[in-house]
Amino acid sequence: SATAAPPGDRDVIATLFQWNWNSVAAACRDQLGPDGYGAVQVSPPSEHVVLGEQGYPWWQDYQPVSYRLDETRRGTRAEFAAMVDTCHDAGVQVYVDAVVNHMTGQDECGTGSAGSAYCHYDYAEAGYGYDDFHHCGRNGDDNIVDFHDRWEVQNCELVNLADLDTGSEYVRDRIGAYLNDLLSLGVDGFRIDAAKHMPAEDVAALVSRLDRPAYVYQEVLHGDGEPITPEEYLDNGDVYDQRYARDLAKVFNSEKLAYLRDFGTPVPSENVVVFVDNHDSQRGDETLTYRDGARYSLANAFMLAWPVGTPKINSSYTFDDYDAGPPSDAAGNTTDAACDSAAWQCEHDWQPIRNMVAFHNEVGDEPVVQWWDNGNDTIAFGRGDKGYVVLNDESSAVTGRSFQTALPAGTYCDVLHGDVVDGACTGPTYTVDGGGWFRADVGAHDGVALHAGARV
Ligand code: LM2
Ligand code: CA
Repeated sequence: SATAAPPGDRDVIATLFQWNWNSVAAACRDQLGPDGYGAVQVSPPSEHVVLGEQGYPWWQDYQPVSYRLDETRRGTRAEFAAMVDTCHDAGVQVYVDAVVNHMTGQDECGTGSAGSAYCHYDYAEAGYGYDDFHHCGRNGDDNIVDFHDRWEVQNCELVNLADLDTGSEYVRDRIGAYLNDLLSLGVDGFRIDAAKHMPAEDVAALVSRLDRPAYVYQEVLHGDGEPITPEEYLDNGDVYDQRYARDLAKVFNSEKLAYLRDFGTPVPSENVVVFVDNHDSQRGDETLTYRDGARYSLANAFMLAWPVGTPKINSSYTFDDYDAGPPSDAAGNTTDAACDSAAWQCEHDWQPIRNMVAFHNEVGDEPVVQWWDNGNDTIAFGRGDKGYVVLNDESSAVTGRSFQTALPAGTYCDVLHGDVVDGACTGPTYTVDGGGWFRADVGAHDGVALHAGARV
C-alpha cells in the first residue's frame, strides 16, 4: 500500500541523477543528511541495456533487461544495499525510479549490464516472453502517435519500448516481486516511471502487492488537452507533474515574478511532487536548468520557500549533447561523483539551494505572510514568524529598501549567501528591529533569505 509524503520536518527530495551507489551513500552522509534533505531519488537499479557503440547514453537505464540488481552501471546489489543503510543512518530515505511499464526498445538482441541475454519481447531472466507484451497493432510499428487517444497511450509502445501487459496477473506478480525485493533492502518509496502509460488500475494492482507501505509518486505528465489526467492516479499515491516546472519557467522567463503570489498546481498541494526541472526537461528548453545559474537558484529558492507540493531538487552532471551519459570508465560504468569537478553540477549542494532546504524545514506549515512585490520582478514574503525571503529577478539591484517581516527582533544570517558555522554567519547578516523591519540592498538576479534556524 502507499503512504503520504514523508510527514513532518523533512520532505525535500534530491534526485542524484545517474550517481553510482557509493557516491549516493557518501552524499547522504556528508551532504543530504546534514543539509536536511528527507530523501534521495536514485536512478533505476535494475539490469539495463548497455549501448557502448552509442557511447553509453544515460537512457540505457530506461530499458530494463531484467529485475536483477546485481550489476548496473552504478554498482552491485551489495553496494546498493549498503547505500540504503548509509542513507538511513543519515536520516535520508531512498526512493527508486521504477521502470515497469516496459522493457527494451532495441530491435537487436543483446546482453544486459548483469550478463542476461535478451531480445525485443524476450527476457528470460525477467520471465517475460512475447505474450507478456502489448502488441497494439496500430501505426504500422505499434508506436504511440496520438497522445489524445487514451487506449493508444497505454497499450502501444513509447518510442519502441516493449510495452508490458500490465493488465495480466502474471506480469503484475513479476513487477510486484521486483518492488518487494527493493523493499526487502530497505527502500522507502518509488517514482513510478511512465505511469501515464499504464491504466491507474494497473498501477493500483502493483501498489496493492507491496509487502509494506512505501511512498509512491507516479510520473503522469499531463499534456494540453490529453484525456489521461494526474488526478486519476491519486488513489495510488502522489503524482509527479511537470506543469509546475513549466509554469515557473514561464514566469521567470517571460512574465513577472509578481504573478507568483497565487502560484499553485492543478493537483492538490499535498499530492504533488514539484520541481524546477527534471532529468528529461533539463534536456529541453521548457524549464530553467543549471545553465541559468543565479536565476536557477532563485527559482529553487522560491520552490523551497513556497508552501506548495513536495519539492524535489534535480542534481545532475554537465552535458551538451542530449544523449551524453555521466562521467564513466572505459566499460561504461559511472565513475564517482565529485562536486568539486566541473563534470558534476551538484545543484543539491549549491549554497542557496542546500540552505533553502533548511529554510523549508524550519518554516514547516506556517502561512505566507507579508507578501510584497514591486509589480514586476521583485517579490518578498514571510512564512509566519519563522522565515522571510526576498527574490529579485530584475536586471538591476533593489537598493535601500526596508522590508517588513513577522520575524522576532534579532540578527539573522542571509542563508542565500552564508552558512552558520559555530554560531557565526560566513556571509552577510541582517538585523530585524522590534517592528519586524530590516533594510537591504538586493542585487540583480539575487535575493535574501532569513529564518529562525539561522539566527546569530
Ligand atoms: C520516462 N518517463 O515516462 C523517462 O522519464 C524518460 O527519461 C524515458 O525516456 C521514458 N520515460 C522511457 O522510460 C528515455 C529517453 C529516450 C530513450 C528512452 C529509452 O528520454 O530518449 O529512448 O529513455 O532508453 C531511446 C532513444 C529512442 C529509441 C528508444 C528505444 O532515444 O530514439 O526509440 O531508446 O530504442 C526508437
Ligand atoms: Ca503501457
